[in-house]
Amino acid sequence: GFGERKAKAERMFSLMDGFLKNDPFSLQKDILHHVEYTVARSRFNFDDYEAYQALSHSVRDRLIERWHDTHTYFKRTKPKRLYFLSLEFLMGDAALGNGGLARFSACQMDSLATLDYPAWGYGLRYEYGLFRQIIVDGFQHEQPDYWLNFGNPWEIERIHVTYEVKFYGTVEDVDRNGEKHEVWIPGETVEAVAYDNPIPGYGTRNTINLRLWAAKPSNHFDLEAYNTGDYINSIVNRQRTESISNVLYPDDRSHQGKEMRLKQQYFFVSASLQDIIRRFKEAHNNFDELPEKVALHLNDTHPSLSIAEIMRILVDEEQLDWNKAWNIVCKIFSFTTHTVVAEGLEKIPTDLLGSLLPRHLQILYKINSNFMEELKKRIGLDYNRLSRMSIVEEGAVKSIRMANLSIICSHTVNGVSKLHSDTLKMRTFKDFYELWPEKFQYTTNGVTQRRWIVVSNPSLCALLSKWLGTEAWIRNADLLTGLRDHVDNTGFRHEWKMVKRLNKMRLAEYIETMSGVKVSLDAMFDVQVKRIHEYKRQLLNIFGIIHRYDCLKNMDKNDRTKVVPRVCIIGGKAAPGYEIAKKIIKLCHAVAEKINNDADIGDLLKLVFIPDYNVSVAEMVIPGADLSQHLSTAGHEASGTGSMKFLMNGCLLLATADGSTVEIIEEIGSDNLFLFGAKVQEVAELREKGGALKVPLQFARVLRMVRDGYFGDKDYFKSLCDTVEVGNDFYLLGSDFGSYLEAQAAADKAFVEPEKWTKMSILSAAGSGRFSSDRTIREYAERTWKIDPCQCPF
Ligand code: NBY
Repeated sequence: GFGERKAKAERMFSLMDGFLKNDPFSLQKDILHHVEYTVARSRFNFDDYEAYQALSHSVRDRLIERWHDTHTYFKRTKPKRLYFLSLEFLMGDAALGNGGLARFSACQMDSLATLDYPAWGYGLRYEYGLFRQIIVDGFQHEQPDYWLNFGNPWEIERIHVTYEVKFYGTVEDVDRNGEKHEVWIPGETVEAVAYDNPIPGYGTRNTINLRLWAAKPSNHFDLEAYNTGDYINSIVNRQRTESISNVLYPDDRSHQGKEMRLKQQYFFVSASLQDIIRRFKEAHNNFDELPEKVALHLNDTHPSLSIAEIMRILVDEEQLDWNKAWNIVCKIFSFTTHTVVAEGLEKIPTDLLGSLLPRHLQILYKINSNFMEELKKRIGLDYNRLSRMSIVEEGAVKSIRMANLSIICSHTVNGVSKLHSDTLKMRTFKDFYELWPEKFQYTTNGVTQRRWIVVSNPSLCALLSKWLGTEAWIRNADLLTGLRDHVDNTGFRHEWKMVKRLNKMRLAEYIETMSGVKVSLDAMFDVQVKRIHEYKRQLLNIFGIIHRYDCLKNMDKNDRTKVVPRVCIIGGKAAPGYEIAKKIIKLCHAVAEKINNDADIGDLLKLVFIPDYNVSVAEMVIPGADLSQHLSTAGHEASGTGSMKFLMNGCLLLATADGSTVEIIEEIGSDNLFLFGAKVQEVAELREKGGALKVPLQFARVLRMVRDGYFGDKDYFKSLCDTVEVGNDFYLLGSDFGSYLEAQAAADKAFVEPEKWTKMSILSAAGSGRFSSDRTIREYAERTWKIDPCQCPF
């Protein structure tokens, strides 16, 4: 009755009274509390880091309350949940990922929380994140990133949320009600411990969870060792098992076929699925409803062992009939691939898999033979096609193709941009597209404006809210189109320019501290920051800079006054084993050394390499950029997300028609960016021409300068020069060079008309709303995952 409800509400409110307050005074009080009782320092004597720790704990306390409320509410209302499985998350301070894929995962978590979706992220708690890059004498060196050194105040260790993860052993036949069944008898056990990282939404109390697993030795081990009497060795072995979650693999493909990497993947998959199934079973007593309640998302193929693992759980442990299990499994997985070319796809040698996970290999073979039978019925005995589509690759090294597995078992295969998806359909996964056209979708990537504007560019944030008359754009980036209404307002444009200037000042100071180079704020800040890869063509940028320098040197003094001064900024890490990428970094330093010390050139041209490019550095660099470069050979960048961050910050793009740039053009119009280079349809043809390609004289001249040792280290740069020599120039630097220089000239021309430039800048930001990860997540939620928002009402 009413009285009862009223009493209940009053009880609830009196409980909520106990909640931590968010006013400055309460926060201050808590900070002091944590200084004294968590950090254990006197409240009269603590340093900055301790203050940070105490502050973080005070904020964390508040997040925990929201986390609890959110999850209590999810538990009560039982919505369908999304589990986002990813081996990499690039959050910021914690660099548990390589590049775009990992940062995109982090942006998606932010959007999932903000849009109130009932989602969980699962990942690994690496003790060493991505290596730190230091530059010695122009060469990259890698240093370990032991990020947990001073503790991590944002995580919650769940010592009671642990699961055993098993490896090795054998498969044996057991009798179950008179029927023969195969069962795995594992040989090694490791324990997974959960570490929870609350992810608060913006403008909502909803706070979701990113659960990261750490490996701990299991007590199982001890017992065995105790029996064999080898106590000391058992302790040593314990240490070995802990190493599973030690270190993030840098992305260079050379780790394919490495046992530890496979162990990491399975460790992650096994712990996550046990957790997910346990949660499901709390509310259900059979698995019929699994597809209505659980969506599992594979972020690339890295977690795709999940497919074999869930089949093993359902069939071997839960004793479901294979076909019944299979029908359930096919309804719960969705898959996003971040790769374009087939050579980039993940493969696992069957020898390795069979020894580490013998039962899983059997299951994969069975999935494959069933699929092959089905396929023969559909397409007949086309053996070439059958072998292309098989999960098993019968090559020199027999392997499992993780992408084929993921496609076969997922209801949806997502590309990360329209162009990428077209390539998947027409080339990479053509056979599968022809079989299941309806499976193939695309959901263009996005980035969160909460981090990439609100946090990293507070001055722009204030300006946007002022002129849009609302802060609502922080949750609804489409409102940024409202900037178009003000583009002709000189007062607005003036403020816009001031914001850019302020951010350039901040960046200039950073550059001076990092590299000792003083740069002019009147120069165009021209930035290319991303992982170093041949396909991303940082070399094209460097060659362009050499060409510019060469022109300046050959120009008479009078003409030099008409030149737009440039500060060229390059940053990014090369995978430790990627020799050519490392040489690109060295060349950049060699060229910078020459140019920056040429007094004759002065402020007309500077080149700086920003070391250790990471999320924090990006927050500084992106708001301060006038121009940013996205130079991938068309058809090689699946999407690209850096460009979206620059766009939001009113930075003009100089780019090829690749990945998501094609869609950016649709939003802002081709007049508002500098487009160049071969289109994707032309690339194949140009490659066929090979040696007969037309390469401009300027390119040959620049190449000659490097080859002749104009920047020193002639022998060292030889192999790098070879990669772009006529006939060998796979990424087509030579044939795109002319068009690249034209685009650069157009950028110079626009920059000398500040009003025109500012309008382009405003229209760039105004068109960036579609590239918010909020839009991405909404599309995934509605089309792929079929989940609904679930907002905690208190
Ligand atoms: O994913 C990137 C794509 O190159 C980029 O175009 C896209 O915008 C972004 C988000 O969709 N891919 C990427 O970052 N890949 C990796 O970092 C990566 C990491 C590990 C491995 C392979 C690739 N691995 O083999 O372990």
